[in-house]
This record gives sequence, C-alpha cells and structure tokens, in this order.
Amino acid sequence: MNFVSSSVIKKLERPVLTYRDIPYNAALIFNAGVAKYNGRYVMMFRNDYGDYEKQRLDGTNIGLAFSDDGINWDVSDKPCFKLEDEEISRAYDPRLTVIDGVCYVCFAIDTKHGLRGGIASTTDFENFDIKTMTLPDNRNMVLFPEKINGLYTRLERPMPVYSRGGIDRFDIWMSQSPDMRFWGNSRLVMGVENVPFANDKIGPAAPPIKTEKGWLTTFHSVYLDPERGKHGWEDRWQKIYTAGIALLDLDDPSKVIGIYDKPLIAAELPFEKDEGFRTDVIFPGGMILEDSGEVKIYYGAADTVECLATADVNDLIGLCLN
Ligand code: BMA
Repeated sequence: MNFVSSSVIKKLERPVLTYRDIPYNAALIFNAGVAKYNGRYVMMFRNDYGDYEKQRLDGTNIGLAFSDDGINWDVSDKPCFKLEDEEISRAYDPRLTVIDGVCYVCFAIDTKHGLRGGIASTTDFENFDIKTMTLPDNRNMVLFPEKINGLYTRLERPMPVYSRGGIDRFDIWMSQSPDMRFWGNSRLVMGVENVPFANDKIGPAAPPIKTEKGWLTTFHSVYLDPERGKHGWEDRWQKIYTAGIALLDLDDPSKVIGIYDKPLIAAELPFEKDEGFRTDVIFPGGMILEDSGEVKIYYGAADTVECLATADVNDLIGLCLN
C-alpha cells in the first residue's frame, strides 16, 4: 500500500529534531507535544535513549526544547519528565495543551497492569502535578484548549478486546471532567470503520484547534499489511501509520462534521520511509494555528525523528468538508 500526503501539506525537508541535537543520551526523538507558552514555542519530546548506531534502546524519558520560530529549537540540558517506579516502566508520547495560562501534558504510561493515560499540569516544565490517570488500556489522550459547556474535554483511545474480536479495532472516544481529575460522560467520536484508509486502528493525534467551522483535529490511522517484512530495525514491521484530519462540532465534539477520506500526511521522505526504527510511521502530536492562518503540524516520523509540516487552515477545513 502506498499512501501519499495531501497536496495542501508542505513538509520541511529535514527533521526539526533528531538525537544528534540532544545534549544527553538520546537515540529516538519523536512523538512530541508542542504549544505556544509565554511568547515562545515549547516542545516536550519522547526520547527512547540508548545507542542509535548500535540499534539499542535502554529506556525512555521526555526532553524539553524551546523555540522562537517553531522551526529552530534549543534543547534544555536535561530531560524534564520521567515516571518510573515498581509499577510504572515509562511515560511517553506527551501532548501539550494550554488552558487559562497553565500547560497540561497528556502522556501514555506503560505499567505492569496495563497501558494508561495520564494528565499533569505545569507552569515551569520542571514541576509537574499529576491530575489523573485512566484505567487500562487507554492512551493517546489530548485535551481541547478550552472547557466545552463548562467541562474540560479530552479525546482518547481505549483498546477494547473481547467486543472487537480480539484484534486492534480501536476507535476515538471523548470524556469530560469538571476538575481534570474525575472523568466521565464518555462517548464514541469516530470508529475505525469511518476511516477508509485505516484497516486496523485509529487514535487521537495532536490536540484539536478551534476554527469557526468546528474543532479541527488530526488523528493517526493504522493500516496493517501482513505482507510487509522488515521495515526498520525489527524483523517485521507491518503497520503503516498515516495522519488524518477531521472536523468536530464546536458544542458537541462527539459529533463529527467531516473526515477527509484520504491521508493528510503519509511517509514519503527518506527519514520517514527508509531510515530509522520503524519506517512508514507518521504520528502527529502538536498542531499550532498561527495568526496568518498557517497551521504547523509537528509529527514523529519512523519512531525516530521529529518533523514539521504546514498547511493553510482553510485548506484543512476544506478537506474535511468536501
Ligand atoms: C503506537 C505508539 C506510538 C508509536 C506507534 C508506532 O502504538 O506506541 O508511540 O509511535 O505505535 O510504533
């Protein structure tokens, strides 16, 4: 299967961050969350550290970088976030959302008793206050940047097993909370069967942005090709990850206004398709709407590097409405 990006997408021809940019042990730098905070761009990125050349991974932490233009990044001298104890083996895939001057970080956690999603708040990117952790198995959480009908709102991706045939038929859900701690009011937003280029699973990608026409939101879409053999470091990597785009109702984001029926971003460049840990993986985690109407979409590529694509907000909305 050969997926291509939409013609509205302009990719930066180089990654914005790789392990070579990191002043501490780093191997795979990807799946970052990005926000504008106090006049600067801030990025929290996943670092699977070890040795890139030797294809060895030893663990995961989350690093921090700042930028004035969203393209050139200064990486802080040490990782900013790591969760590890007897129960939790790691936290990863951070996504950032600023609400009322506070930066919230959604992250995934691997534990001995399942995969969970967590939300922490910070104002200095050194101290993090953990607000909530989900039941397993749930992850890929992203927060909307404001309360909806008085409630904090998140998209998420539980992993039902028995009811979906014991395979990866995973969908996008939403839940709401009065206080970031207690979550409920859960509803299905998008089923994997609603995405023509997914045959496996879907999940939220970057936190949604608000437009006049609705909440514009990316999602990741997985196409499983059992014919694929070695693609990257492992003997077999059969999943192709692309990014999709959808528009959700402003008042009730469980109502989908439109989904673009083809991938928005697909792996095409050498560092997306040919090099790295798991090739053909596009995994957005950050989306920023500029005053000019330009949308910056940050995405992990090949589970190895962090990249940037841009598009005009009206073009993105147009894809969802046609
Ligand atoms: C998902 C997550 C992501 C990763 C992707 C492709 O299940 O683990 O962190 O980018 O798989 O490996």
